[in-house]
Order: sequence, then structure tokens, then C-alpha cells
Amino acid sequence: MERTLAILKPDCVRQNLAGKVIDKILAGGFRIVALKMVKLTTDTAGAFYAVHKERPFFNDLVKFMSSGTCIPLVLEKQNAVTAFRELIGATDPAQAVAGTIRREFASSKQENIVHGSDSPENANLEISFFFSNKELVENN
Ligand code: FUP
Repeated sequence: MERTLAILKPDCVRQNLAGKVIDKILAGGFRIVALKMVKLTTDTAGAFYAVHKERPFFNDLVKFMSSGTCIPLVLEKQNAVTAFRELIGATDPAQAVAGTIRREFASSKQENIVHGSDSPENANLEISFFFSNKELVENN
């Protein structure tokens, strides 16, 4: 079964929206394989988003992602990567389809509540960024 990495971002946790977002994830048919709370350092956040290093928004993004608690989750479903990106909606909440998590809860392109991997290859890299194999619960 395909897996993807989600991160509930600091804006989600600060606004006490984690429960509501997890409800939507479960209602969308995803199984949670792993979940933890982390406070990223600027170095760790920068490493996670290294692909965006040259982008103008990189420094602000790193500052935001290290500004509070994040909740990374490993999710499992058929076509999990694509299905999860459909559930969360476009990067810019104003462009996100009605009913998506970002459309419902996000306030800006930066503070957009949730991350979702963009390919199965990146999902595997991002899962191992946060979780060891023994933290993935196979039979829950
Ligand atoms: P997404 O795959 O939808 O999370 O979006 P991207 O990979 O393009 O961007 C990663 C993160 O960079 C976004 F979640 C938020 C941030 N970002 C900005 O802050 N400003 C932008 O214009 C684009 C992205």
C-alpha cells in the first residue's frame, strides 16, 4: 500500500486545529502508520525544504516551520500521494478547491496548515527524515 508524509504545520497546531485536520484525514480513508510531535530547528526545517533553498520565500518558510510544534504523520492508502494532495488542495488556499483542508483552514501560501509529499519517491525520503522503520506501525 502506498505511503505519504503529512506534516501538520505550526499554524495548525497553534490554532488547535490538529484534531479537526486528523478527522478529515481519517474520513478520507487514510490509515495512520506513524505520528509524533516535533519542534524543528531552523537547520532541520532548512534541510527538509532544501529543494526550495534558492526561492525568495525560503528564509520565511524556515522561520515559520521552526516557530512551533509540527506533527509529522505517515499515512497509508491506495495512491496515497495523489489522494492526499487532492485532500489538502493547492498551495495557495485561495486557489484550493472547496472542501479541501487548505481551503477550509489555511490563511496564506506560507501558513497553509499541512504538508503533503509530491511523489512516492519523495514520500519515502520524507518519511525517513522523521521516522525510523521501527516507528512505523504495520498492523494497526
Ligand atoms: P506544496 O507542495 O503545496 O506544499 O507547495 P510547494 O512545495 O510549492 O511549497 C512548499 C512550501 O513553501 C509551501 F507549503 C509554503 C511555502 N511557499 C511559500 O511560502 N510561498 C510560496 O509562494 C510558495 C510556497
